[in-house]
Amino acid sequence: MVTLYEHPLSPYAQKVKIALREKSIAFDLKMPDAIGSGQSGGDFMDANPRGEVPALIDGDVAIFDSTIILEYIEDKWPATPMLPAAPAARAHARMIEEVCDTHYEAINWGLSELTYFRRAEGPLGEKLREKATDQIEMLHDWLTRQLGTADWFNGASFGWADLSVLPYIAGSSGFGIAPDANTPLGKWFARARARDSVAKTLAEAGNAASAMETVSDIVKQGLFKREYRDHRLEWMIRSGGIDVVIEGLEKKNIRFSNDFK
Ligand SMILES: N[C@@H](CCC(=O)N[C@@H](CS)C(=O)NCC(=O)O)C(=O)O
Repeated sequence: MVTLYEHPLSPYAQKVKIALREKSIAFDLKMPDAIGSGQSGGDFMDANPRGEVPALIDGDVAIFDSTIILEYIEDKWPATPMLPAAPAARAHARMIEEVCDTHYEAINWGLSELTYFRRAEGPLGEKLREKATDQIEMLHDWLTRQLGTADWFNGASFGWADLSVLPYIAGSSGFGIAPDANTPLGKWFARARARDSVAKTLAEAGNAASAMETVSDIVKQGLFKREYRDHRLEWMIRSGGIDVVIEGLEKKNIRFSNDFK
């Protein structure tokens, strides 16, 4: 039986769950203890020394990083392929995934720092939110060009590119920044949400969102150190939030990537 370490709000875990559900592969879900605090341990840390979800366990095989997990799933269970057949279309799907996992994710992460973790209130918070809104609208324009006149980012059918975009569009929609329903991207979003794999995965995220109401207090008590890694740290600094980083360092409630051990 496949076990997936996850958090329902993690876009990276959502990609993997959608792929497993599209391929009808049975799996168990596990949420690592102390996920998000930098204090996780046990089997989870053995599976992913980065201390990040998702991590997939398949018998004695343990895999981390969502893209590598998706490739393992595609290799091991090739029926209902998620990747398109043509080399150019495969590269296109992977480029879309890369852009969403880095540029788009960092902006949604920034919005969660503002909304759930209350990192910057008042004028600085407003300025960072405006930046995020502009950046997401630009990404929606780019994604609309990638979609073109097709029904799916993958082309004629739902696949790798679509499950790579969906968690981020859904994530920013949760912050009130959604594509207009009458636009090609809005119509794609409605089509995608009608799929069982997507509806189930977003329902799990919705159930988890309510638990986020209390997390800012846990951060203030220093019990939770938010991970300010690579694209996320860059987003906060380049969007004008250097003071958020400095305050986080002073209050010891942010952290960077783990040492590898
Ligand atoms: N590149 C990784 C990124 C995974 C990642 O950043 N996961 C976040 C959740 S969205 C995490 O577990 N962070 C650890 C933490 O916040 O403690 C992937 O694609 O799987």
